[in-house]
Amino acid sequence: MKIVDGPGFVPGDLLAQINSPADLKKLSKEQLTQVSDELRQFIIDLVSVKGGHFGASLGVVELTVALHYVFNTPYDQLVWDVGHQAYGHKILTGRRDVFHTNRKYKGISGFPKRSESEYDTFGVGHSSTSIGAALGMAVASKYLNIKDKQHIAVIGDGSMTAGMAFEALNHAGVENANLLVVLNDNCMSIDPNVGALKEYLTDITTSHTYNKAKDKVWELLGKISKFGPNAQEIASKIENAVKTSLLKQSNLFESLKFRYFGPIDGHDVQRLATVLADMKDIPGPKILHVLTKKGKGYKYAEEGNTTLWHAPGVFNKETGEIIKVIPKDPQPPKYQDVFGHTIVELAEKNLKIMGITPAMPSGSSLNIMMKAMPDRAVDVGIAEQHAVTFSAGLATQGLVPFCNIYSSFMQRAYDQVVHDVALQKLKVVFCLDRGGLQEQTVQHITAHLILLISVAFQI
Ligand SMILES: Cc1ncc(C[n+]2csc(CCOP(=O)(O)OP(=O)(O)O)c2C)c(N)n1
Repeated sequence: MKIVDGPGFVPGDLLAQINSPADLKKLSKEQLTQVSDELRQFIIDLVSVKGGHFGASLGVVELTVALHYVFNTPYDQLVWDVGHQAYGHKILTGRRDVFHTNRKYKGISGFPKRSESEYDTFGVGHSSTSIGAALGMAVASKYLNIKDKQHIAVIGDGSMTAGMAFEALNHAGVENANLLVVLNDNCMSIDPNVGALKEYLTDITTSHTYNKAKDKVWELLGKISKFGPNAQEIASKIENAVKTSLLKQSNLFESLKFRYFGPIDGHDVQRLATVLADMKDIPGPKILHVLTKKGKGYKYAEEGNTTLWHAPGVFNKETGEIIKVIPKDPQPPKYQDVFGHTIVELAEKNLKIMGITPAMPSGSSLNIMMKAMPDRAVDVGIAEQHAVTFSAGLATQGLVPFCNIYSSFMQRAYDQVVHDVALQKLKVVFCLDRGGLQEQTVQHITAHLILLISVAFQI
């Protein structure tokens, strides 16, 4: 990759020496805390001036450091979900000095990209693909009789709400391939996460009895495991018995034949490194539930509106003031704002109107209706396909769903638009936003054509 001259962003002493994960591995476990602090500061320095995604990358700083410290990347396959949280990963994997070109023309991509680096094992942007992709890699290794390769998917609690993630979990449970899923649980999607899974994860996290007993069991198991393979087997049996009796709910993942570990503090980098190293030797599908805070380590993001700090644009890092770019000429109102206010206006007149968003209440401004009419506007999670079919179901009962989906994410739900809505001539109003002129223009145009056809069918 061509190194572009840095514009004066100075990394800390340890970070300055890390040009690849091999350099990170030279450090002691104790030094990982300092590296994490320096990495976090570097991200703050850069994003405050250059813009980009912010809160998610800050939240996984320690996890990123621990993963690259413990695993043998890029031989071991590390797959990020969505990829908006992979800034630390990019900086540690040889892109520190070009990171100021992030998301710029001819610069590096804001998301992992296979053609950009061998460390970017899978191209991302749309959510909930990591488990399926990492499972594919793990099954390939099994088939090719490669035994020493690790396959790790890092997925957020928001992305875990999608059907694709569940489809992959369901499949993984019977493959017995070497797969580690790291569930990065910060209770947030872009907006607060929603759904029963979120409540379930909170239950696990807050169960004091479970957590206290679990820590004791882990401590004991660590000691037993050192006595060889037989002892490991006994340890595993004890662990399963204790976990099952302690918390029946933990069986959600275990009933899918994953071994569940956690929850653990995702900001304790040394403990993370120890746990990940221990988990390397456990065969088959396993899940590590890690608790993190979006925006961790930057006061204004931690204490302020987490949604706003997801991708704040440029800001003054000293005061936390987000700098609004005021265009010279007056601009037309944004589509999302027109939508947000209009749907409320229409819904006041027509009691059959309902609003649906898949995980974008702020981005679509459906949050205006969610506040004004909470029983008539719903966030269904990162689940575009479900959003469309759910809307179709509402329509069968005579309601009038307004289903708002970003144009790009609607690609996920073409089949549902055709099969569940159009062919049945159901009246669903699709409100598509963010269809701009970019690389995927052709796909967007196709999407809009399909929607036009669906509207035609309804007439
Ligand atoms: C299919 C799809 N729908 C919507 C989005 C928009 N989106 C980007 S990040 C995000 C939230 C992801 O939440 P989570 O996985 O918990 O990660 P966090 O940001 O909390 O780290 C959403 C909804 C997307 N990237 N892909």
